[in-house]
This record gives sequence, structure tokens and C-alpha cells, in this order.
Amino acid sequence: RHKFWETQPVGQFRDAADTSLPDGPIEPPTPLSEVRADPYPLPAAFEWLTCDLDDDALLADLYSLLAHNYVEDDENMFRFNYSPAFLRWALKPPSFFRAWHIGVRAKESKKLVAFISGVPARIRARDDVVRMAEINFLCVHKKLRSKRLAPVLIREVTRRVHQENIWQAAYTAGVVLPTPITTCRYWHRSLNPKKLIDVGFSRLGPRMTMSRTVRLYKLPDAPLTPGFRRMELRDVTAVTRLLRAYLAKFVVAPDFDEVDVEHWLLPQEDVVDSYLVESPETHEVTDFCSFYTLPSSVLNNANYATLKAAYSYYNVSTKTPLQQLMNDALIVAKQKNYDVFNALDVMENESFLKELKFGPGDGQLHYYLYNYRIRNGIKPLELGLVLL
Ligand code: MYA
Ligand code: JJ1
Repeated sequence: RHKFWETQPVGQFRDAADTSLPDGPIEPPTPLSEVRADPYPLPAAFEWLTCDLDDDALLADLYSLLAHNYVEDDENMFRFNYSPAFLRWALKPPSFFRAWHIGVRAKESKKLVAFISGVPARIRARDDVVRMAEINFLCVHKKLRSKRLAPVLIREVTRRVHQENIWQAAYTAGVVLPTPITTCRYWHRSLNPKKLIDVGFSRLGPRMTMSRTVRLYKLPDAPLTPGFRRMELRDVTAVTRLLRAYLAKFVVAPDFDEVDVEHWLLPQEDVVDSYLVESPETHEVTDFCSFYTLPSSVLNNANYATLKAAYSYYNVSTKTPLQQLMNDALIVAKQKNYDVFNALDVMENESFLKELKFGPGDGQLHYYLYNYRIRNGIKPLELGLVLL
């Protein structure tokens, strides 16, 4: 049934019942001298392109490929619209490899028609910290679908990851493949319910009027928790300490150091936002929350072209109750004109979703590891990893 995935070192559906298979790598590394030296062949009309994301023209081409051909919801009403600044942030973390930013273009027109990327990460699975690639932004132009180009892209990124002596990867997808470590649900909190209903993102509830709905989702004008403020560069040490202690509770989570925290969590306008609570008495940083900005194009609507969405990222509460902290995150997102605040049911998010008037979405997100088995998988609340 999965002609490609059956050949790969991933949990196979047929092994699900086999309890003798241990947690950890599925196959051992091979000597680097045995890693294939040249790129996999492409159909004759196409060529590989290692992308330089500092090149504004190339970044614009990547932006446009994704804006027109990347992920849509099941009814093709919305399409992710990652901004150029977001793509640069997502693809150039500390110690990134340029060779892992892989484009395919038409030889003749030089048009970018497909893409896949990896970035390096240390991810802990139980008590094993593993060097991995996070694979994202796999995209094939709509006109080139179902021609088995995706397996070529995946084999090529795998080869280039192996060349760096890295043998494991983490990725998410909306489709079911062999075999998810866990399956998460998206939840949505309306901030601008009138627009969401107008574009078909949500519906007026039964026995609800527009004015009752607007009132239901109303939020205060400013955050409520004393000492709640934007994260700054001087907070990196304190935030890293908070986050490391918190992520240690989950079965699968990133192993962030200060260099990672500065890249992934220091605020960047319209890319990533982070807030913390600094105790007004002791000046200790006790709580932290963050979200990233990922608009969606609204397909076929006369009134609106985009939805501005915030996605919950990493949150840590030690003193302010998590529900109160996230309510302040909703308030700042509303202040900044986001239409909707999205979250997955990962980590401890279940504890605030219903109370803060999030509703379940129609989308699921499956999490995968490549060449690493986790017997029986994990629950969403055991997962401490958010991919972009
Ligand atoms: S998830 C986001 C994926 N992108 C989109 O959904 C955007 C819109 N769709 C497209 O651009 C195309 O439909 C794509 C497939 C490119 C997705 N992950 O070429 P095909 C398998 C993995 O004929 P197309 C993200 O970015 C499919 O099961 N495999 O199909 C994370 C079939 O294999 P098999 C997928 O529709 C990506 C084969 O491809 C996915 O033209 C992680 C068909 O190929 C998918 N999302 O193109 C990638 N969708 O026959 C894996 C389909 O066996 C990384 N397929 O069922 C693995 C780790 C690598 C590094 C390892 C290092 C050690
Ligand atoms: O955004 C999503 N669904 C929305 C819109 C649905 C439109 C019709 N299909 C949704 N809205 C309901 C919100 C409502 C607000 C008030 C309270 C009740 C709920 O459900 C979904 C997620 O739910 N998004 C997608 O389907 C996009 C694809 C998700 C898979 C992503 C793959 C990731 C790629 C890897 O990097």
C-alpha cells in the first residue's frame, strides 16, 4: 500500500503487534564512506538547486511556491501563507546546513517547482538525546503532483542529512503514514469571530446571534497578570532555565540551550512572540508563553484575502496558573490584531483549551520520527515538541 514508505526505516504498520522490538534506532548508522556521494536522479527536465535563503530573489520564489502550492484544509478553503521573514527564521537556526535547503527547478525556465528542507535539532526521546533533522516544507507544485517526485525529495534530503552523520529525523504531516508516534488535534480560539464566520472558518453556533457571539469571545484590552511583559535578550538565561526544567517532563521534547532559545524564542515582529511574567517583588522570571505567526490565504472570498493566525508554541507556568497565562497570550494576540489563536492538544494544553473557549478544529497533525522506534507511541500530553 505504501510503495515508498515500506522501504524506509520507520515503524511499519505490520510491526505494531511485535512487543519484542526495542525503543531506539531502527537501523544502525552506515560508515560515511558508504553514503551515496551524488544526488538522486531527477526527471530530465528538472535540476537540483541548493537554496541560499539570504538571496532575496530566491526567498521570494520559495515564498511564492509555498503560497500557491503548500498545505490546505480538507475543503480547500484556506492555504498556509508562511511569510518570507518566517521562512528565513524557520530554516536558518544555529548551525543550519545550507545543503539541507533543497529546491527543484525546471532546467529551461529556472522556475522553482518543488522544495524540501531540514534543520538540525537535538531531540530527547525518553532519556536519549538524539541529533536529528527536522524536516519541513515538503512541497511539489500542483501541476507536478502524483508523479512520485516526493520520494525523490525525501531520499535526497535523507542523503544530505546522512552526510552530516545524522541518522534520525522528526516531522509532522496532516496525512497518515507509517507510523505516527502520536496524533494531535488542532484547537481554535476565535479572536475576530465576525471575520472568521464571514470567511467560513467558523459558523454561527445554534441559537447564537452575531452580537452574542462577539460578546462571548470578548477579551480585556490589556494583559491582567502583574509583571507580564515581552521577552528581551537579557531574559534568555532565565527562559532557558524555565523551559529546560519544563520540557524534561515530556517523553519526546527538544533539548534547547541558550543559543537555541535566543533563536527560537526571542521576539521577531510578525514571526515569533514571547512573553514572560517577572515577579514585581523578586524580579524572578516565573512563567513564559509564546506563539508564532502563520497567516492563511483565504481562497475564494470576496471580502478578505488572509486570516491572521497565532499558533501556540512553548509555554511554561510555575507560579501564574497556565490558564491565566494563556488568557494573557490571547489578550496580546487580540491587541495585535490576530483573527484566531490556534493550539494543539500537546503538553498541558488540554488543561486550558475548553475553559478559554477554544473549540476543536477539523484538522489533525500526525507526528513522526525517522529511524527511531517508540513502542506503542505516546499520548499528545506526553509530547513536548512543536514544529513550525
Ligand atoms: S508535511 C507537509 C507536506 N506538504 C503538503 O502537504 C503540501 C501540499 N502537497 C504537496 O506538495 C504534495 O502532495 C506532496 C506529495 C509533496 C506532499 N510526508 O510525489 P508523490 C508520500 C511524507 O506521487 P505528491 C512536511 O512537510 C505518499 O505516501 N510522505 O505525491 C513534512 C507516497 O508514498 P507511498 C508523503 O502528492 C514532510 C508518495 O509520497 C507526504 O505529488 C516529511 C507519493 O509521492 C508527506 N506529507 O507529493 C517528509 N505526502 O507510496 C518525510 C505524500 O509510500 C521526511 N507522501 O505511500 C522523512 C525523514 C527524512 C530525513 C531522514 C534523515 C535521517
Ligand atoms: O484550520 C483548520 N480548520 C478550521 C477551518 C475549517 C474549514 C473547513 N475545512 C476549523 N475551523 C473551526 C473553528 C471553530 C472556531 C470556533 C470554535 C469551534 C471551532 O476547524 C484545520 C485545523 O483544524 N487546519 C487544516 O486542516 C490545515 C492543515 C492541517 C495539517 C497540517 C499539516 C502540517 C504540515 C507539516 O509541517
